[in-house]
Amino acid sequence: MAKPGRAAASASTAAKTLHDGLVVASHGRHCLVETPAGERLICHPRGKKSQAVVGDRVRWQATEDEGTIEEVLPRRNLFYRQDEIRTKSFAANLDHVLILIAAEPEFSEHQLARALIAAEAERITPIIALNKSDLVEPFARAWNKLAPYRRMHHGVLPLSLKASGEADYASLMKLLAGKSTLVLGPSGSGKSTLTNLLVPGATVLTQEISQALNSGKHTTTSTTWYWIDEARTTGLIDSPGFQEFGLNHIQPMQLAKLMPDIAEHANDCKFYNCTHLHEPGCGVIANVDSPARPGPISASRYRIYGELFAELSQSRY
Ligand SMILES: Nc1nc2c(ncn2[C@@H]2O[C@H](COP(=O)(O)OP(=O)(O)OP(=O)(O)O)[C@@H](O)[C@H]2O)c(=O)[nH]1
Ligand SMILES: [Mg+2]
Ligand SMILES: [Zn+2]
Repeated sequence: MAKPGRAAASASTAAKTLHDGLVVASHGRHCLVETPAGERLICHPRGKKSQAVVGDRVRWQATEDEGTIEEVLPRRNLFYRQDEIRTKSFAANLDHVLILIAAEPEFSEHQLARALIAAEAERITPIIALNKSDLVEPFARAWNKLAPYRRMHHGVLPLSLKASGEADYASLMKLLAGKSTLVLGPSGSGKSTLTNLLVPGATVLTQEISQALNSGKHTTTSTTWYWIDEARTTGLIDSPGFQEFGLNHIQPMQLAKLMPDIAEHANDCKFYNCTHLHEPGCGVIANVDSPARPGPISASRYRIYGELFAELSQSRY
């Protein structure tokens, strides 16, 4: 990493000049901005309007040995979660969200479903990967639990990041090439292990960044962008593990179309404003799997739909 400040120092002669940059890390209100030449420096936002997130393209101005973000360029998407209290932005301008879960610790299907809905709402392509296939029994259990997700068009990629040879993640690499991907998942699923595998030396860089931004230690505490290739065309973003994924920004009536397996049957209902919860002639209810009547919509996915619908209806009042 270029020492923070070096780029700014050379630029300070041209006061008030705006430079292009990419936000590659953020912590609290500071950001680390990368210049087109690949140098990195700490920047502070000018005000609320120039509050930037990782993946943002910005215009910045040099100050003594740091910089100020003067403008955040328009985003093509913003991946975020929102609970009653606050909105938490993960990253902007993404091609993919790679949801990395693992055989251990056991993942919450509810949180997985929520992350997928948030990606769908921003039209970001999700990839699901299940890590730690070397833990045979818990892996088999988790793989089973993922059956409804394996049937969706993106499928689920099995991984063993700790012990893998390149062949094991070649298919993942193919998906990532030339794109910007946010790696998201619960704590301990292997997000940083993946980053280190694809970007040798990433940990060192993380520690430098953490130090520079006065943040914590081993478990990932800030979202950071890495380049997988030297030409800087493939971006991988490591993020801290999350526990709760708030979807308060989603309207309950939007939900069905953001869950592809449910959306597929949501046009076959008798009522145009069907909630798919209790209406007669509902195409969704008719396709929910049950012991008495097998169907393409898994019972757990439909249960999650109902619970989210209730939660999002409540949070509006
Ligand atoms: N058995 C097994 N362990 C793994 C595998 N991949 C990663 N681990 C281990 O899982 C632990 C957590 O990995 P990390 O990469 O730090 O997890 P993380 O998702 O970055 O966690 P946070 O930063 O806390 O969100 C580490 O001890 C890894 O060595 C795997 O394929 N198999
Ligand atoms: Mg981590
Ligand atoms: Zn319906």
